[in-house]
Amino acid sequence: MATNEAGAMKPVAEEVVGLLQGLGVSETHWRAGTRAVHSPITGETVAHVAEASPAEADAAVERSVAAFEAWRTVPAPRRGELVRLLGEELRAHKTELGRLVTLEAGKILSEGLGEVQEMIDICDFAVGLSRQLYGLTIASERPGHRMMETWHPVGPVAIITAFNFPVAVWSWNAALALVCGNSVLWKPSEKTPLTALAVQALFERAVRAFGAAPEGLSQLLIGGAEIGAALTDDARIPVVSATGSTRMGRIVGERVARRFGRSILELGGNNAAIVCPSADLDLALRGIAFAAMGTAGQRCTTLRRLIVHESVYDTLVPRLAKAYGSVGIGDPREVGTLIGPLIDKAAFEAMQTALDAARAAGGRVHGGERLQVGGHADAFYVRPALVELDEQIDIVKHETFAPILYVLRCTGLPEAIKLHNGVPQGLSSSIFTNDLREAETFLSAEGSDCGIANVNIGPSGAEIGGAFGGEKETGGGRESGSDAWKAYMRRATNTINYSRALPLAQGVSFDI
Ligand code: UN1
Repeated sequence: MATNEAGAMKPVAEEVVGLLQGLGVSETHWRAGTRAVHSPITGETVAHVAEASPAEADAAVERSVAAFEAWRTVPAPRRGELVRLLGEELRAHKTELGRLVTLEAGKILSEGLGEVQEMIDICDFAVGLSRQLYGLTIASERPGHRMMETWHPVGPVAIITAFNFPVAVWSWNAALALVCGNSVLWKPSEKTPLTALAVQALFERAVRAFGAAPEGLSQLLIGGAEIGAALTDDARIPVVSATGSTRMGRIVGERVARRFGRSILELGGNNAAIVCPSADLDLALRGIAFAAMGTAGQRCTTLRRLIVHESVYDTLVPRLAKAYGSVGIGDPREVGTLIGPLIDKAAFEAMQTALDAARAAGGRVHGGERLQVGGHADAFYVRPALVELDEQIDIVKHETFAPILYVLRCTGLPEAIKLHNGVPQGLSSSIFTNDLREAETFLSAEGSDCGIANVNIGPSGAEIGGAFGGEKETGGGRESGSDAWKAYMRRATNTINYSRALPLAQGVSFDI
């Protein structure tokens, strides 16, 4: 599919068009719009998408409210059937959609496919959930009374997503929101609207197979910051789930809070791993390599800081530097490539600025230089950078969305945990150790302060079954598994009196 008869790789733009057509995306959406879409593989323009106007966004919210009012009365297991059908579409089109993720976001094919698998997994999870959504029965202090807690649909949910997981993050939110009885409105990243269009087309196929879903149950709004602002400020939208930078999340969080809406924020990470004296260094090396270099350092869970005990530093770090020097960098469609391009020039420049700051502060930088791949002037490939530092300087406290791993030396676990927690973000973390005490201390109340803490695996690549998100500047939101569904529902506490008396709580008397 990807190669022509001579075995050469198809031109990127041609392949994008073929995939969009195969996935059933109407040409009106991507042929003649005003916003250009680029592939980071070559930097070329591959499509022009149409953007929603403010008036169109307003009408979409109106439709979303109407869709919600109908959908909330559909029994939850039946709602789950729609999500099951969406999962079936994703299974049937995994290869094409995964490939389109690769072409639009630049991640290697195995990660593009992995992203679609993550969507399938959350659909399965949500289908199971659709027969649960459990409330509680609570013991009442009054005779002849019963108390319970009921979970109800909450309303339209806005989903704002980032380029790096252009489709999976939508699915974590949408699959849960839909089984919970809500409608959804999706504003994808301006950098990755094509995969969003493809997912919307698959959703519409699932709706057709389902039969009677309300019109406008899931809508796509392509546009820039003004569309994000419109969704954020709209009181008809009770929940706004936003994934992206801390800068963006601070704006969204404040604006949603001003109107007493609820936000689910999944913002910057500054994830670290601690390597202890007892660590299995072969395993640690593999875990670190994937977490730090995978997805070209463009995951919110990417490993950005490595804290290594002095007794293993001189064994581990030179091996790591060697892996950095030899890792396959290039066209993400090619077998053997492990690191694809950065998303764009701005990402490359941010990386160079951070490396300059590290150098100026005495950091020893290995790698980080630009590489020419295929002679494309507008494509930004880099060798991942390893930066040895004597202390946790200012630049380390910022999330630079690029493959930079800062390496620090430590003398013991208390110092390592202090360094570990000494940044403003709190998404994901890990420890490599075979010492039970060290592992459990890291996971304890005085250990990692992150929303995700792992032992003997890196901080990235989480499964959908757990709640995903983090603390501090990461925003506090939780998406995906565990009881994250509760953020997409409203809770009602019910007290029912089945007696003939009317005792008041707390023994209060009020006899008329
Ligand atoms: C993100 O980078 O926005 O844990 C999400 C992981 C993936 C999700 C990353 N499952 O790395």
